[in-house]
Amino acid sequence: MSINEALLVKAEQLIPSMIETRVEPVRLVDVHEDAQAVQGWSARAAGDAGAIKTGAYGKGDSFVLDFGDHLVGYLRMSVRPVGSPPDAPLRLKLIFGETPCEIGEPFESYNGWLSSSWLQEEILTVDVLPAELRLPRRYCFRYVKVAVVDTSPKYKVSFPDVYCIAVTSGDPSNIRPLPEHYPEDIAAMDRIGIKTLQDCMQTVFEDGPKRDRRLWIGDLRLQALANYETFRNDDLVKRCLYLFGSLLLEDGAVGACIFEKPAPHVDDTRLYDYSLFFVPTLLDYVEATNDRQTLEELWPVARSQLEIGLRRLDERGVVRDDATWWCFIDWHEELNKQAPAQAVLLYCLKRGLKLARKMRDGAAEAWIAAGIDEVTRATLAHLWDEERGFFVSGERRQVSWASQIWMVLAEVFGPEDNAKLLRRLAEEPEAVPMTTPYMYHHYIEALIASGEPEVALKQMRRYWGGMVEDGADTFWELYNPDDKRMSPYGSFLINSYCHAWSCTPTYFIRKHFKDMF
Ligand code: RAM
Repeated sequence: MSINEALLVKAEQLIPSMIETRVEPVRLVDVHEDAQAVQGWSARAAGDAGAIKTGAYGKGDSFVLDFGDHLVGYLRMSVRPVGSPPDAPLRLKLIFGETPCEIGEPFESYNGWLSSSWLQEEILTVDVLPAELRLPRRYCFRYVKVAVVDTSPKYKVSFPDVYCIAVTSGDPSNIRPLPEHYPEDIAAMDRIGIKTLQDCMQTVFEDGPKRDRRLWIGDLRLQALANYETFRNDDLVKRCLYLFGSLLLEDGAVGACIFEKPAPHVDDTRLYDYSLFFVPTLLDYVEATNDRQTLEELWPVARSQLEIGLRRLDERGVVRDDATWWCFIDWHEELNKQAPAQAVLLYCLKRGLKLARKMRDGAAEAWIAAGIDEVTRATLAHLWDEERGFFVSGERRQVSWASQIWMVLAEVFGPEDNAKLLRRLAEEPEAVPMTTPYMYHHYIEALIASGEPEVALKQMRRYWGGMVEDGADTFWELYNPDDKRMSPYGSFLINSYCHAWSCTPTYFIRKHFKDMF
């Protein structure tokens, strides 16, 4: 790991101040199994939240509070004894859920491969009552289950005051209201996309405030695009760029993600595509802000991502596909990453060329342009299968949605051929499908780039509209309309239900679809 202190100081000077809002629960709910509900559980109204102020709860009692919307913040509660003087500690168990399934499904049933410590629960033992409880950990929830594990036979408790201090660095007063004539479903997708982004905007752009609560560059790139159309907290993008730019892996590659605490440091996860995404993220930032100084300071980091990316080419000019690398692209076990990685490299080289021109870095311009030629030629010679009419990936010449979409975005062909390619793809049942909203984002981008905005709009409505119909308060990390309990982690309990890379409907609506309603 290598640290550039001067750049890191800049990042730390940009730590945002947080906006705090007090939010009260709106009702009590009863969470029950529901075969029709997306994750198998729903919540139905079970009375006024005020009931907990005067009720008396003893051993084995519980209730579920509904805060009415997704929140990220700190729970505070006051607890009062009812009955005789408390002669034993109070023990409470709290369970937090972004969705009803986390409240309904017992966490003990979880056996996925990500740590179970992400599941949000807490045991509190309170010796002295009455008490003002301030939970130190930040939680991410709409629902909170409060279960009284024990009081004593002589006393019970009531809860005169329970609320959340919600936190974000996204200031909604910066957002222009949508024109009133926009259709309702579009307004809903815009609102939910904004809420998703807002709840992920903390002291960095987090991927998911429940999990992994950290800065990933693949997520940052999409959040930044949505931010330029909404919150305009451009300094937060700048902070994140300086964090990635100052905390590099040993060979100068940008790491896949950054931890802020106890002191900023880069994770040892290396993703081929994610390192390269530093380049377009910087270009988008510079185009949105005209911040020349940041461009000058971070250009060397961007440039070296392209150099490192090009080093993976084999003698034919094709990205080497072996067991030693990890390239993200999408969560799909069977997906071969070679062709999409090749396309990401080309996409980033083209954006790097724009940066080199802005920097008047003639030497870089020359080798980047040569790289674009080489990669394009090799792509057409080795990854394009004329007979099948698709780009193929890996030794087994796999056809996938990811490969075609990224090749469209890399503009190997012009818009018309790209539109035809995407139409053929939609008719090809054998192609390895997409699984994440992250990949769907790129599908929508690819449709727009190949002159098919109506199809893009239709697909956005189908996919994110499906989440809205399935009750999303914020957009989800994973959503497969054909397998709604899908999780790459072994259980949908650990999925994040407010996820950065899913926030982009607001970007599409405000930037690309604005003249279509
Ligand atoms: C998961 C998260 C994150 C993503 C990485 C690659 O851990 O969903 O958002 O960027 O994968």
